[in-house]
Amino acid sequence: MFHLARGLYANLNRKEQYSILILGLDNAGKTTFLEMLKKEYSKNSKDPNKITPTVGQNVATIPIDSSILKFWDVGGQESLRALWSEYYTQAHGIIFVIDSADRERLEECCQALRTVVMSEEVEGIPILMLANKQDREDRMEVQDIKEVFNKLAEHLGARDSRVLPISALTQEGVKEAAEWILVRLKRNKANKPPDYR
Ligand SMILES: Nc1nc2c(ncn2[C@@H]2O[C@H](COP(=O)(O)OP(=O)(O)OP(=O)(O)O)[C@@H](O)[C@H]2O)c(=O)[nH]1
Ligand SMILES: [Mg+2]
Repeated sequence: MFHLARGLYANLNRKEQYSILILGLDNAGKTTFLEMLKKEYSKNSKDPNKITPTVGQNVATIPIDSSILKFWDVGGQESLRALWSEYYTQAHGIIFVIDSADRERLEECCQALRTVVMSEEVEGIPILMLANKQDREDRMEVQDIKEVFNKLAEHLGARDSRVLPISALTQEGVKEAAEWILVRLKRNKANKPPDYR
């Protein structure tokens, strides 16, 4: 009886766990975003000035509300992008970070995202696109960024997707981004069979 009660208690208190992949071109601000998430939810974070380009990956497990989110921040340099697909099968959600001040590479950014969303392994999982660096005066407007990404609409299908403006550096919009993805992760899981990833 005691074991049954303990089992039930443990089950009720078990926190849902999700894996989220953070992708985007090099210099987009992925690692800065991850450090700011840590600052917002778990206090231990790196000084943004000490962040260097990621060669490989950064992993962080962050408790958000009643869930545990495991973030995989993978290097965005061209030579490293081929490695992104190795993370697809374990991802419950994707956050794609865009440098809003990098007009020259917006098309390259769109191509990189197209490759991601067209991959069967991530079909149907929520994708949040972050128009980062909104603090910069030379940023593009979110509306202009959205128009470019609208070209991908046919590949996004029926999944949840959204473009949100943020500034990882000033932490503006970081909490809203986490809240948006968490709601969609839970909703997507609720619609899936029990063996969901
Ligand atoms: N102004 C401004 N700069 C930012 C912001 N976010 C990141 N940066 C800067 O952009 C540069 C690149 O940031 P990272 O977080 O290293 O970028 P990354 O996407 O992880 O790059 P890779 O690891 O090479 O893939 C750094 O100099 C950051 O300080 C932002 O919101 N505003
Ligand atoms: Mg990085």
